[in-house]
Amino acid sequence: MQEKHPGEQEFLQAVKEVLLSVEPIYNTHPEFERAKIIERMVEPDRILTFRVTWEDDRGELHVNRGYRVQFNNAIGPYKGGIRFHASVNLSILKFLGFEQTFKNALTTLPMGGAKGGSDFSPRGKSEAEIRRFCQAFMLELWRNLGPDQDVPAGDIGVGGREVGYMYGMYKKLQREHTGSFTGKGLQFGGSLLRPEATGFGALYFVNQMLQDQNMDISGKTVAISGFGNVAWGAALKATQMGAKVMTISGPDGYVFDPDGISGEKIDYMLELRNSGNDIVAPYAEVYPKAEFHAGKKPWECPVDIALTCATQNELNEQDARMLIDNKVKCVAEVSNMGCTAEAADLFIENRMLFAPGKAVNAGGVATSGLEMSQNAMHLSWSSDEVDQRLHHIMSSIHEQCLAYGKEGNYINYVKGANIAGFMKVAQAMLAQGPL
Ligand code: 2IT
Repeated sequence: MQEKHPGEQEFLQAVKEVLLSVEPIYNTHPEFERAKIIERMVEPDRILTFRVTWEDDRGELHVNRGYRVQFNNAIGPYKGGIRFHASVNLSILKFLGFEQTFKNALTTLPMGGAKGGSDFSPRGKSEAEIRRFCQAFMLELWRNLGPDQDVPAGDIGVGGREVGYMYGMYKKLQREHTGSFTGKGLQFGGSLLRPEATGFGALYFVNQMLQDQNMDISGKTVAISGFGNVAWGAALKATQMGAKVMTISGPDGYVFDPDGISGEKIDYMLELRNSGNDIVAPYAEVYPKAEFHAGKKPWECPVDIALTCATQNELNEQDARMLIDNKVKCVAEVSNMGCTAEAADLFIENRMLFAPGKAVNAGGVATSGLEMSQNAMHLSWSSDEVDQRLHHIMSSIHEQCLAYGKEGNYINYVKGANIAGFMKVAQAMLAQGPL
């Protein structure tokens, strides 16, 4: 693995976690071994990289690199988000595409795994610059997309606005108004509840984890990291369920609000995000009772529930130790691979209630799948209908984790999610022959 993917730390980390989980079951299936399922699964179907040239507001040209990793389409068309962030590289997109494959399998819907993006940083860019970048990016990628081929969506740095610009360009070039993107605006084929879905789904999942241990989410304190779309949806649903959200965070530090982050403060998160500055410090100026801790992460706060909602590897071993010492009751990755391998191992060794991103945050892509269904049928469902389906999907994912993750009284959600996702993809690959 290491030699074939040199230096790709995040990708190797994601693969190692899955392989360790599935090893025992893999060994009881010689037909998987004969079909070289693992070797095929860790190699993306194809990787597209391309130059993106765009012009800033002063007329200066810039060159960024665009990517699409079409990882695996054994169970459905390629599906997964697009990330615009300065940190984007092939290792990160391969890890995300790999994770997406198993996550999408868990959703019960027919979607393969993919991920794309660019090292373009939206930070401090004007609206017009963002638009020109999105259009330039699509000018290259459009040929590889289609409702039954590859269907992108948003991720870090890509929200409704960016999807609108990319989809507009796609439609112009393809001359078809088909559902080749999800996370679209409600006026042109988007699904109700898609913006909320990742956070809402995560809280439905966390609620089930707690209920399974005879705990109630109401009255619990919650630490949330990040302040983007995922953190927003999580804060909204946690508050609705009667929990108290104590923190949000950005690259500049975290905010602790002793009164809880609810109501208009959650709306204010959107304003902060829309400023394009990628900082949370202004929250403490608008709400003076809140404390801003520069350069720190929210995991030092004593809370009942910790939710990573920002990015990969944002909670490390030391953070995990602090949370355990502070008697955290439940930790859930809402960001993809939010915890380092050491942090995740520590939670599992300590028999903590801990669940991985590919289960917890699958409500986002699941609702993208529901958007695809609505587009294919040329109709739109009410938000109640979408919410009911999302509920159903999240409990089905929880059940799949239980089916494969029970270790005596302990539920190893990492193992459960990895095996359940793997088995579905492996069986689909086996059935379709050695391609
Ligand atoms: O990580 C993810 O699951 C997403 N960014 C959403 C992908 C999607 O296609 O909705």
